[in-house]
Amino acid sequence: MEKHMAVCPYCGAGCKLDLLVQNGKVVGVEPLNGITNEGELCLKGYYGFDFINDTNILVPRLLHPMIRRKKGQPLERVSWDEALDFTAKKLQEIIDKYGPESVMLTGSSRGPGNEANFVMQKFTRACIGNNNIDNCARTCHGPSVIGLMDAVGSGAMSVSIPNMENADVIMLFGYNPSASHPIVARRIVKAKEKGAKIIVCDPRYIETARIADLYLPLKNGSNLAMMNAFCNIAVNEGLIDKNFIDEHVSGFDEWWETIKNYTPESVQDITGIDPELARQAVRMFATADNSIIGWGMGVTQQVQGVMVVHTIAAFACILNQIGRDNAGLAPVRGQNNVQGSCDMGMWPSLYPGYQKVNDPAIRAKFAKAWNVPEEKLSLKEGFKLTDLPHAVREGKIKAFYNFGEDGLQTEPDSIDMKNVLESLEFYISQDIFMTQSTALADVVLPGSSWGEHDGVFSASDRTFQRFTAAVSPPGEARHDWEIFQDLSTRMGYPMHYNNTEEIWNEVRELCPNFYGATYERMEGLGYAQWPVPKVDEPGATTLYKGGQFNRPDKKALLIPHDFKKPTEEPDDQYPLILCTVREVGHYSCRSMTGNCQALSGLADEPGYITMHPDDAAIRGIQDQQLVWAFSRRGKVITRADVTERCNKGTVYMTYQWWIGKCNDLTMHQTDPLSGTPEDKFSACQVEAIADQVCAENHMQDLYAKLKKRLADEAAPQNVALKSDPSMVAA
Ligand SMILES: Nc1nc2c(c(=O)[nH]1)N[C@H]1C(S)=C(S)[C@@H](COP(=O)(O)OP(=O)(O)OC[C@H]3O[C@@H](n4cnc5c(=O)[nH]c(N)nc54)[C@H](O)[C@@H]3O)O[C@H]1N2
Ligand SMILES: Nc1nc2c(c(=O)[nH]1)N[C@H]1C(S)=C(S)[C@@H](COP(=O)(O)OP(=O)(O)OC[C@H]3O[C@@H](n4cnc5c(=O)[nH]c(N)nc54)[C@H](O)[C@@H]3O)O[C@H]1N2
Ligand code: SF4
Ligand SMILES: [Mo]
Repeated sequence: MEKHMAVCPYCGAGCKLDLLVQNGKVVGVEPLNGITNEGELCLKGYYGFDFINDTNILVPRLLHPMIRRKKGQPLERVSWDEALDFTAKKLQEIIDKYGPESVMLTGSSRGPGNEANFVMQKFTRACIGNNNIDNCARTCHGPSVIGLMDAVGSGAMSVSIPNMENADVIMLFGYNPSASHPIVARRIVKAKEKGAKIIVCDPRYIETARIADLYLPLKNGSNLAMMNAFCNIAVNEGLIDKNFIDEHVSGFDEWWETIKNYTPESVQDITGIDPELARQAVRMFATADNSIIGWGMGVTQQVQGVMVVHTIAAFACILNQIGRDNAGLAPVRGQNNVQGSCDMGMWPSLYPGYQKVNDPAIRAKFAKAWNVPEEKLSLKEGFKLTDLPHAVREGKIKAFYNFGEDGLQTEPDSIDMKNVLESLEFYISQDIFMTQSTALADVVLPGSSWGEHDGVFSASDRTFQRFTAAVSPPGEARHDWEIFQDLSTRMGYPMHYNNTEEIWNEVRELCPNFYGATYERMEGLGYAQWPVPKVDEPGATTLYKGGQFNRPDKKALLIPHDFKKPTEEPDDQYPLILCTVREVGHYSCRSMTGNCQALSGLADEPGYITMHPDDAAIRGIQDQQLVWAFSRRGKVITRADVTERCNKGTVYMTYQWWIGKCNDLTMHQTDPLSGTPEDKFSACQVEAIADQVCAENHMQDLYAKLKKRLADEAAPQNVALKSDPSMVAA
């Protein structure tokens, strides 16, 4: 049996593993002793590989390029040459007619790796000539990237995953690692075993709450009031480090003018938290030698996302709980390579390596390296992914190139999103599966999958690690970076990389903080954690050592904000709060986990809506029954999961389900500072269904029809090309 080293393609924990290959097929996985996982994997690491083999459990893999010659016509299999010529011609026509700004692209934070994303953003900037490139971090930790860059200078975790287990206190604020990053959750359990205290601030009684020393069930949407109160307590109880603030922090006095008003008593109605419990939590966090605060989507997917991130950073800084190996900030990035997408400049205001697009000196550097006139590289920040709906409606965006995302499943208000994608003049989708988003495209380009290509991923804690190909791509699927470079060459900006190492070396040359991360150094179990400016020096496990922040004056900045309510509050018609979260066995749009035998057997459509027994009882709903869930945007069938662990008045759905699709109900409202959707808070209602047998049949029927529709969309790829009868169906 052959073994090929890889890094898990699901969450950002960065677990290393070997893919086991027999007769050219991936047949299993073995854990490796990687820096973040130390020989452990979660269920997705062990059982999440067989989607590669085109199991067809949920949807078929993409094997051949297809185009839709005219809107409304079926997809048609064509050769790569024809697909790329067609795409280049259409894109060029749109650029000629409406200007380069009319094209938007999005990168992939999943299987492809850093190199493919780098080539796509280079194509966007140097060939098309705009900064309209983004990635799913927009819907995710975008507020952490933006908020932390404002406050402390770098948008990433300041501590590393392994060091989390050596903290004395870990506070989890709107982050549920046991479902989202099980191997990070293991570190928290180990920290507890070593004597650490755990504080959980989450409206739901999450798994980690069971081992918590303090559990604060704050109300949904109250984060800013809670965080302001934490800061207020820290100052009023004299827990802050005045010397550290004097030397390393600026803006304290102005900041306090706002924060002084937020006693825990004054916000108790908003947070629902007993002031004494809040005081205990702050004392525990402040007085420990080393405390880490971890946060996730409970913070960022709210309209106050960036403001809460500013305040979390302020909390750590005034207490001097930052800049040491076991003390600091842990916004644990979600997707396996979402840190990498941001590292690679899949961001409308940043080049690779967090270099600003509006800085003329940076532009000059990139123009020289890429051999384009400076005017070709736009100084203007591009559109954000969540600008797509309004920018399409306003006629500003005419063409959209979707690379490895499934917006129709994962963006809010998906019924509206479908209209948006359908009203584009030209829409390209490059994926490995026939997803719902891909089924609408005018051009379908089959990329190679994780397990079929080489590259580098960036784990959540800034750790670069290599992964390698175990098998060849099926059919005519090609490496994503090759597709971009062929298209770019056709559109008059030639690129000729021979392998991913050549691309990576260009990244290193252009990004001083990544220079030391050579392929050689990342051989086998090797890794490099950025900033790593030199080849012969270790990277940084910890940011801001000695209170040296990455801002121009080297000081952290305190930025105050008043509390702001969520946008759509419950009312008589929609009396429940809808909060959308994750479950451990399935992943994001589910195209990968849904095509894995073991994982798809664990849970299937229509997923669940979790609710408190009292909310179920007054609606006559029994546990496990099918129910209707509806909001101002849509109505879906789902299954009740009735549990005391859920807070009263709020229901929770995971965004993995295509029939029980929570994004048919969510709202396209975003944090104005980041453009991140308010996926954690909207109003909804749930209704019992009297005839369960009929409901089960209806649900199964919907599911069968959806799978058939997607299989039918993909079917033309199996028709042999007329021009080449020897190329028979794969
Ligand atoms: N199995 C699996 N793992 C995944 C993913 C997946 O799809 N499946 N997705 C990955 C991705 S993309 C990401 S970004 C990460 C995300 O990982 P997490 O950040 O853990 O994501 P969520 O479960 O959405 O939300 C975290 C918690 O926020 C809480 N919360 C909701 N509203 C509030 C609030 O107002 N205040 C506070 N304090 N808490 C609140 C929720 O109850 C929930 O427990 O997970 C990654 N890991
Ligand atoms: N309601 C609600 N919605 C949410 C969230 C929520 O909490 N609530 N969370 C949001 C968050 S945090 C995130 S990060 C987003 C994630 O949203 P997406 O990024 O849209 O979700 P993924 O499932 O990761 O999409 C990855 C796509 O890439 C494809 N793919 C995988 N590997 C490769 C490859 O190597 N090459 C190519 N070409 N394609 C590949 C997969 O088949 C899949 O279609 O969802 C967001 N949506
Ligand atoms: S914790 Fe995340 S990276 Fe590790 S095996 Fe599980 S899904 Fe993969
Ligand atoms: Mo995410």
